[in-house]
Amino acid sequence: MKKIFLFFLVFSIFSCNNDDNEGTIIIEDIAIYKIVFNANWTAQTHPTNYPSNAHFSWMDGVTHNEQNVLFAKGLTASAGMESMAETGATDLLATEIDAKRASNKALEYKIGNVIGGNGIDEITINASVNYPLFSWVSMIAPSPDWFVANSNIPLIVNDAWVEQIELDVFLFDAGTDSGTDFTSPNNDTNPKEPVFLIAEPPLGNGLTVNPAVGKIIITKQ
Ligand SMILES: [Ca+2]
Repeated sequence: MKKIFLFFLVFSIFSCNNDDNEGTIIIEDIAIYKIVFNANWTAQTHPTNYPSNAHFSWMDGVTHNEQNVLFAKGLTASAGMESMAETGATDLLATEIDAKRASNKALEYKIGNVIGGNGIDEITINASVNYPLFSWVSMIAPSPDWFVANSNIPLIVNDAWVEQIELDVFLFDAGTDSGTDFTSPNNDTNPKEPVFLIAEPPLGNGLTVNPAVGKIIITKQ
């Protein structure tokens, strides 16, 4: 608590001098979080066209300070997000996050495992006073370009590290493939459309996706 207060005090002082970046690195207070993805996508919960090999690709989690470091609803997806959402591959996204880390917008990036539609996966990740936000994504597979995510989750609230948060995951269309069903053939969307929340079948009911296809549970270690 004291360190956090000092950070903001020092940051405020240095913020008065626009040419000085020292304020962002003087004090750093680390917290470790376990991130559990508890998936809930089964033939019972979401029966429409449920695919035989339903799974989630490797979860990609990142701690950061810039908003929307992975993607933003209403904006077109990066090449790394397109690759992740269409194939599950994490390599290009990792390269993009490395660039964010190099420019002090992200702290750490962790990759989990492939799990079944009702599987459980977890990663452990560091956050810091300078990087107090968490975001993650994972492809819903098979699918044209659909992915689950939670973005910009604050790990510091009221000047204290959050002990535990449990959230329903959101389900997005990356806007990069125009397929309409889980096993639709590749149909590249060119130009890309903005990322949007999925509401339509097979996963949605026309308004939203209910129940959510899983929960994310974030616990301070
Ligand atoms: Ca595409």
